[in-house]
Parts: sequence; structure tokens; C-alpha cells
Amino acid sequence: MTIVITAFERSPDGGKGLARDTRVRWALEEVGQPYEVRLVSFRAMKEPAHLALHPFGQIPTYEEGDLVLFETGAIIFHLAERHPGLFPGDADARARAISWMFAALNSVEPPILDLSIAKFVEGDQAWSQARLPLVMDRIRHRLRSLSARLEGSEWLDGAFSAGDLMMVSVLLRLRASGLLDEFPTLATYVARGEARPAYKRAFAAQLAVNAPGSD
Ligand SMILES: N[C@@H](CCC(=O)N[C@@H](CS)C(=O)NCC(=O)O)C(=O)O
Repeated sequence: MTIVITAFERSPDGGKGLARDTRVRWALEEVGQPYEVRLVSFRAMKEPAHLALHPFGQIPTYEEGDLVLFETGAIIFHLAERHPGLFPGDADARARAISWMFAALNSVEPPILDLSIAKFVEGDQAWSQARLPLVMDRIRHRLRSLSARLEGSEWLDGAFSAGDLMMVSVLLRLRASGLLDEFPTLATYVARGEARPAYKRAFAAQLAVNAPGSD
């Protein structure tokens, strides 16, 4: 059955791989599932046809026959359950990998998103600059704990899992801020994720769509 995901017709990041279709592409590459991509414009994302797939009018979505999913957590969970490669065989280790997926999405990604909002949405407000150090410190707080846990290990819990895929994807959004470089253990961890052949294929696929001049 053909898997179809949606992605930005033109990602605002110009091909840096930060739009969330990249993490779904990465998961598909890790489990060796071919997929097709339907590109959507910002306008089309808010129209009924896309809203039927994604109630919040966002990307990515995932279609596999009659199954339609949204939310990258749910999509990657689904792929990890159905195909070998992203969840460990041992039931307890699998449960821990799921904990890390939730940790990435619920504990680490929110303060990182706050920084994007502070810079790109609230950046022109008079109070924005004053708030920035607080936002950055909330991220550092999480990174400190994560770095301490990861110290001396390649991945979060034994072998690479969907937990690492999600955590690396979330941390990648920090690169431009310089915050990642304050935590060498995390910078190396992210680089280890980016070095995976599956990540490289996913990155290249989104770049082919989004690189400047790739019309
Ligand atoms: N929690 C959602 C977030 C989805 C999301 O924020 N998608 C962004 C692209 S990375 C989007 O569609 N932004 C455009 C919009 O919200 O209008 C997930 O993990 O799938």
C-alpha cells in the first residue's frame, strides 16, 4: 500500500530540514518503507481537503490506504510498531523508547518552540528582547538534564530508537541559536543522528524540494 505524506510546497527554512516532514521521512527511511510526498501550499493547508486530514491545518500528514494520521509522534509511533528498526524487541526497552519520544515532544520541544515564537512572532514587541534570556534559560535547564543523562552513551537507551529519532529532530531546531554548542555531549549526539544514512536520505529528499532555486 502506498504511503503518502504531506510537506510544505516551500518550507520557510529554505531546506534546513527543520519542517516536521523531515522526521517522518527519516523514520520511513529507517524502516525501509517507500513513500510519496504531496506538497501543499500554506493556503491549501487551511482548506477543507487538507483539514479533513489534519484538524489544525498543518503538515505533515500520513496516509496509508484508509488510515490517515497527523501528529509526528503518532505517525512515528505507528511506523515503529509496524516495522522493525525503531523500537527494541524487548517490551521494557520499547516502553522506555516511548518515554523518550514523549520526553522529546512534551518536555524538550515546548521550550524550543517558545524560542522560535519569541524570535519570529513576538520579535517586534517592545518586551521581546527582555524575555529572551528567560526563554533561553528554560531551554538550558532541559539541555543540562538531557546532557547529564546522555553522558558516555551513544543513544538515550541502548540501541538507536524512535526516541532518539524524535529527540535529535527536536534538538536540531536549536542549531542556529548556538545553544546546542554549549552542551558538547548533545552537539555530538545530534551529529551522530545526522550521520545516519537514513537521516541523510531524508534530508536530501526535503532539500530537493526546498533548496533555493529548486523549482
Ligand atoms: N505537533 C505537530 C506540529 C505540526 C506543525 O507545527 N507543523 C508545522 C510545520 S513543521 C506547520 O504545519 N505549520 C504551519 C501552520 O501551523 O500553519 C506535529 O508534531 O506534527
